[in-house]
Amino acid sequence: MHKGHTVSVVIPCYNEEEGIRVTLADMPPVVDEVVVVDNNCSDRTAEVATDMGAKVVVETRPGYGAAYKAGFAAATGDIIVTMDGDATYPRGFIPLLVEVMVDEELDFISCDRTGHKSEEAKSFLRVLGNLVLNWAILALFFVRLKDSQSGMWVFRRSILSKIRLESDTMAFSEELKLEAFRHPEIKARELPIYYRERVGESKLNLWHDGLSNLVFLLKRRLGRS
Ligand SMILES: Nc1nc2c(ncn2[C@@H]2O[C@H](COP(=O)(O)OP(=O)(O)OP(=O)(O)O)[C@@H](O)[C@H]2O)c(=O)[nH]1
Ligand SMILES: [Mg+2]
Repeated sequence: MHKGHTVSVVIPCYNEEEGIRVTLADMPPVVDEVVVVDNNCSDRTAEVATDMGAKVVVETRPGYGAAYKAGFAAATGDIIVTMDGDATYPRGFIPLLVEVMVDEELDFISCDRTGHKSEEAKSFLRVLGNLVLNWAILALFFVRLKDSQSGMWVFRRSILSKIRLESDTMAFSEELKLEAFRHPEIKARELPIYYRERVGESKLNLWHDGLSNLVFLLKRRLGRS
């Protein structure tokens, strides 16, 4: 609970046994509930999360977006915060971000990692991929984002009934931002955060996910997704 608002953190996981341990270890006290989505994990992610007090939801449809949709449906907080189960996103920023959301009467915050990326995340291909997708979003939808692929968002749960979330894949991240930033009743902002080196193996398939995310944008622009 922070400033009169209950806070849920939702974390999609595909084999993040090590990462989820570190991610959950320093959740700040303002977090009322953590929902971990077990997306066909074959390791001990679910056991570790349960032991550390999280609510575990099982989603068998594979994919980042499918996992998030199940997690959002299970979350009960007034405000939902998201992050990966790999300890990259700063749990310590949650109280400050919620405070900004309440004080500024925002509905959606997308967290921008570009000023503070870890060495791996700063790799040429990742930076280039993010830039191309940022440009595509600007050119196709007139939405200016510094970090269109960020996976940390803070938003009021009430906006979920106003937006359309369909992607089951990594494109879910840009779909959610597009829906929030283009909606006339949703006050959305991008704010900078700190970002750390990942714990555990990356699930990102750079070329495949990058190109699919670009195709998703083109299809959405043409009204075919
Ligand atoms: N790729 C992928 N990730 C999933 C899936 N289901 C859940 N996830 C989780 O979604 C989060 C994002 O995946 P990551 O591998 O961290 O992708 P990323 O953050 O773009 O890449 P890194 O910088 O290497 O962490 C992680 O917590 C995954 O465990 C899935 O089916 N596919
Ligand atoms: Mg990650």
